[in-house]
Amino acid sequence: MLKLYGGARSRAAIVQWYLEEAAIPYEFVLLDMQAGEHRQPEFLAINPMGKVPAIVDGDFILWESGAILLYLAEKYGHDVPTLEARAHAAQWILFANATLGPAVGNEAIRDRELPRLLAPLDQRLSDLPFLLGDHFTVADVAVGALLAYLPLMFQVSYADYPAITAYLQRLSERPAFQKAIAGRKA
Ligand SMILES: N[C@@H](CCC(=O)N[C@@H](CS)C(=O)NCC(=O)O)C(=O)O
Repeated sequence: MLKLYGGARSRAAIVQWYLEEAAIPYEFVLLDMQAGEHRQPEFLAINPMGKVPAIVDGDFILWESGAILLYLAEKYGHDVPTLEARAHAAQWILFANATLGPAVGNEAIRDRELPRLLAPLDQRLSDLPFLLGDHFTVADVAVGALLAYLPLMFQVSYADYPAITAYLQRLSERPAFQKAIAGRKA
Protein backbone atom coordinates (compact mmCIF):
# COMPACT_ATOMS: atom_id res chain seq x y z
CA MET A 1 0.00 0.00 0.00
CA LEU A 2 1.15 3.53 -0.73
CA LYS A 3 2.81 5.17 2.26
CA LEU A 4 2.47 8.88 2.97
CA TYR A 5 5.06 10.31 5.37
CA GLY A 6 4.04 13.42 7.25
CA GLY A 7 4.04 15.28 10.52
CA ALA A 8 1.08 16.12 12.73
CA ARG A 9 0.58 19.61 11.28
CA SER A 10 2.40 19.52 8.01
CA ARG A 11 1.99 19.84 4.29
CA ALA A 12 1.35 16.09 4.19
CA ALA A 13 -2.29 17.09 4.79
CA ILE A 14 -2.39 18.45 1.22
CA VAL A 15 -1.42 15.08 -0.21
CA GLN A 16 -3.74 13.31 2.20
CA TRP A 17 -6.64 15.44 0.95
CA TYR A 18 -6.04 14.27 -2.62
CA LEU A 19 -5.56 10.63 -1.57
CA GLU A 20 -8.94 10.84 0.12
CA GLU A 21 -10.58 12.59 -2.84
CA ALA A 22 -9.31 9.98 -5.29
CA ALA A 23 -10.05 7.07 -2.91
CA ILE A 24 -6.46 5.85 -3.14
CA PRO A 25 -5.63 3.37 -0.36
CA TYR A 26 -2.74 4.64 1.75
CA GLU A 27 -1.01 4.35 5.08
CA PHE A 28 -0.15 7.61 6.86
CA VAL A 29 3.26 7.25 8.48
CA LEU A 30 3.22 9.90 11.19
CA LEU A 31 6.71 11.15 12.00
CA ASP A 32 7.39 12.78 15.34
CA MET A 33 8.89 15.95 13.89
CA GLN A 34 9.28 17.54 17.32
CA ALA A 35 11.62 14.70 18.14
CA GLY A 36 13.39 15.13 14.79
CA GLU A 37 12.32 11.83 13.24
CA HIS A 38 12.36 13.49 9.81
CA ARG A 39 16.12 14.01 10.22
CA GLN A 40 16.92 10.43 11.12
CA PRO A 41 18.69 8.17 8.60
CA GLU A 42 15.57 6.05 8.07
CA PHE A 43 13.58 9.00 6.70
CA LEU A 44 16.57 10.68 5.03
CA ALA A 45 16.84 7.53 2.91
CA ILE A 46 13.38 8.45 1.58
CA ASN A 47 13.86 12.22 1.38
CA PRO A 48 17.46 13.37 1.79
CA MET A 49 16.13 16.93 2.23
CA GLY A 50 14.53 15.84 5.50
CA LYS A 51 11.15 17.34 4.67
CA VAL A 52 7.61 16.04 4.47
CA PRO A 53 5.49 15.08 2.65
CA ALA A 54 7.06 12.13 0.89
CA ILE A 55 5.46 9.03 -0.53
CA VAL A 56 6.62 5.49 -1.17
CA ASP A 57 4.49 3.76 -3.80
CA GLY A 58 5.90 0.27 -4.27
CA ASP A 59 9.55 0.85 -5.20
CA PHE A 60 8.88 4.44 -6.21
CA ILE A 61 9.84 7.30 -3.89
CA LEU A 62 8.72 10.91 -4.38
CA TRP A 63 8.84 14.11 -2.32
CA GLU A 64 7.69 17.73 -2.80
CA SER A 65 3.94 18.04 -2.39
CA GLY A 66 3.38 19.47 -5.88
CA ALA A 67 5.25 16.65 -7.59
CA ILE A 68 3.38 14.10 -5.49
CA LEU A 69 -0.01 15.61 -6.41
CA LEU A 70 0.84 15.54 -10.12
CA TYR A 71 2.04 11.93 -9.89
CA LEU A 72 -1.07 10.80 -8.04
CA ALA A 73 -3.37 12.61 -10.46
CA GLU A 74 -1.63 11.06 -13.45
CA LYS A 75 -1.48 7.54 -12.01
CA TYR A 76 -4.72 7.23 -10.05
CA GLY A 77 -6.94 10.27 -10.58
CA HIS A 78 -9.35 10.79 -13.43
CA ASP A 79 -9.70 14.52 -12.96
CA VAL A 80 -7.06 15.77 -15.46
CA PRO A 81 -7.35 13.41 -18.46
CA THR A 82 -5.73 15.52 -21.19
CA LEU A 83 -2.24 16.94 -21.66
CA GLU A 84 -3.69 20.44 -21.50
CA ALA A 85 -5.60 19.75 -18.29
CA ARG A 86 -2.46 18.27 -16.71
CA ALA A 87 -0.46 21.31 -17.79
CA HIS A 88 -3.06 23.65 -16.29
CA ALA A 89 -3.04 21.58 -13.10
CA ALA A 90 0.76 21.95 -12.98
CA GLN A 91 0.36 25.68 -13.55
CA TRP A 92 -1.94 26.07 -10.53
CA ILE A 93 0.07 23.74 -8.31
CA LEU A 94 3.23 25.70 -9.08
CA PHE A 95 1.32 28.93 -8.57
CA ALA A 96 0.42 27.74 -5.06
CA ASN A 97 3.81 26.35 -4.13
CA ALA A 98 6.20 28.68 -5.96
CA THR A 99 4.31 31.98 -6.25
CA LEU A 100 1.46 32.48 -3.76
CA GLY A 101 2.97 30.56 -0.83
CA PRO A 102 6.40 32.23 -0.97
CA ALA A 103 4.81 35.68 -1.48
CA VAL A 104 2.74 35.31 1.66
CA GLY A 105 5.62 33.82 3.61
CA ASN A 106 7.80 36.82 2.82
CA GLU A 107 6.76 39.65 5.09
CA ALA A 108 8.68 42.20 3.02
CA ILE A 109 6.47 41.68 -0.06
CA ARG A 110 3.28 40.18 1.42
CA ASP A 111 1.17 43.35 1.51
CA ARG A 112 2.13 44.31 -2.01
CA GLU A 113 1.91 40.89 -3.64
CA LEU A 114 -1.17 39.44 -2.01
CA PRO A 115 -3.82 41.74 -3.57
CA ARG A 116 -2.04 41.42 -6.88
CA LEU A 117 -2.42 37.63 -6.78
CA LEU A 118 -5.76 37.29 -5.01
CA ALA A 119 -7.69 39.73 -7.21
CA PRO A 120 -7.26 37.75 -10.46
CA LEU A 121 -7.80 34.51 -8.55
CA ASP A 122 -11.08 35.93 -7.21
CA GLN A 123 -12.04 36.96 -10.74
CA ARG A 124 -11.41 33.47 -12.09
CA LEU A 125 -13.41 31.86 -9.31
CA SER A 126 -16.30 34.22 -9.92
CA ASP A 127 -16.44 32.82 -13.49
CA LEU A 128 -15.88 29.15 -12.66
CA PRO A 129 -16.67 27.00 -9.62
CA PHE A 130 -13.23 25.33 -9.68
CA LEU A 131 -9.83 26.32 -11.03
CA LEU A 132 -9.93 24.17 -14.15
CA GLY A 133 -13.65 24.61 -14.82
CA ASP A 134 -16.80 22.84 -13.71
CA HIS A 135 -15.10 20.00 -11.87
CA PHE A 136 -12.94 19.73 -8.79
CA THR A 137 -9.38 18.67 -9.65
CA VAL A 138 -5.98 18.21 -8.07
CA ALA A 139 -5.33 21.91 -8.81
CA ASP A 140 -8.01 22.81 -6.25
CA VAL A 141 -6.22 20.69 -3.64
CA ALA A 142 -2.96 22.62 -3.97
CA VAL A 143 -4.48 26.10 -4.16
CA GLY A 144 -7.41 25.42 -1.82
CA ALA A 145 -5.23 23.92 0.91
CA LEU A 146 -2.97 26.95 0.81
CA LEU A 147 -5.90 29.40 0.83
CA ALA A 148 -7.39 27.57 3.82
CA TYR A 149 -4.08 27.68 5.66
CA LEU A 150 -3.08 31.32 5.12
CA PRO A 151 -5.54 33.03 7.52
CA LEU A 152 -4.47 30.57 10.24
CA MET A 153 -0.84 31.56 9.96
CA PHE A 154 -0.72 35.13 8.66
CA GLN A 155 -2.68 38.37 8.73
CA VAL A 156 -4.65 37.34 5.66
CA SER A 157 -8.36 37.99 5.17
CA TYR A 158 -10.55 37.20 2.18
CA ALA A 159 -13.18 39.83 3.10
CA ASP A 160 -12.49 41.68 -0.17
CA TYR A 161 -12.64 38.49 -2.23
CA PRO A 162 -16.19 37.07 -2.25
CA ALA A 163 -15.50 34.41 -4.89
CA ILE A 164 -12.50 33.07 -2.94
CA THR A 165 -14.65 33.03 0.21
CA ALA A 166 -17.40 31.07 -1.57
CA TYR A 167 -14.82 28.72 -3.12
CA LEU A 168 -13.32 27.95 0.29
CA GLN A 169 -16.80 27.30 1.63
CA ARG A 170 -17.44 24.84 -1.25
CA LEU A 171 -14.12 23.10 -0.64
CA SER A 172 -14.61 22.90 3.12
CA GLU A 173 -17.88 21.00 2.63
CA ARG A 174 -16.06 18.12 0.92
CA PRO A 175 -15.64 15.07 3.18
CA ALA A 176 -12.01 14.59 2.10
CA PHE A 177 -11.23 18.20 3.06
CA GLN A 178 -12.89 17.64 6.41
CA LYS A 179 -10.80 14.56 7.04
CA ALA A 180 -7.41 15.87 5.91
CA ILE A 181 -7.46 19.66 6.22
CA ALA A 182 -10.13 20.80 8.67
CA GLY A 183 -8.57 18.90 11.56
CA ARG A 184 -5.20 20.43 10.84
CA LYS A 185 -4.29 23.08 13.36
CA ALA A 186 -1.93 25.10 11.13
N1 LIG B 1 7.98 22.64 -0.87
C1 LIG B 1 7.90 21.53 0.04
C2 LIG B 1 7.97 22.04 1.46
C3 LIG B 1 8.21 20.91 2.43
C4 LIG B 1 8.35 21.42 3.86
O1 LIG B 1 8.95 22.50 4.09
N2 LIG B 1 7.83 20.66 4.80
C5 LIG B 1 7.96 21.01 6.20
C6 LIG B 1 6.72 20.59 6.97
S1 LIG B 1 5.26 21.41 6.41
C7 LIG B 1 9.12 20.23 6.81
O2 LIG B 1 9.29 19.08 6.52
N3 LIG B 1 9.87 20.89 7.69
C8 LIG B 1 10.89 20.23 8.44
C9 LIG B 1 12.22 20.89 8.34
O3 LIG B 1 12.39 21.79 7.50
O4 LIG B 1 13.08 20.48 9.10
C10 LIG B 1 6.61 20.75 -0.22
O5 LIG B 1 5.62 21.38 -0.61
O6 LIG B 1 6.60 19.52 -0.08
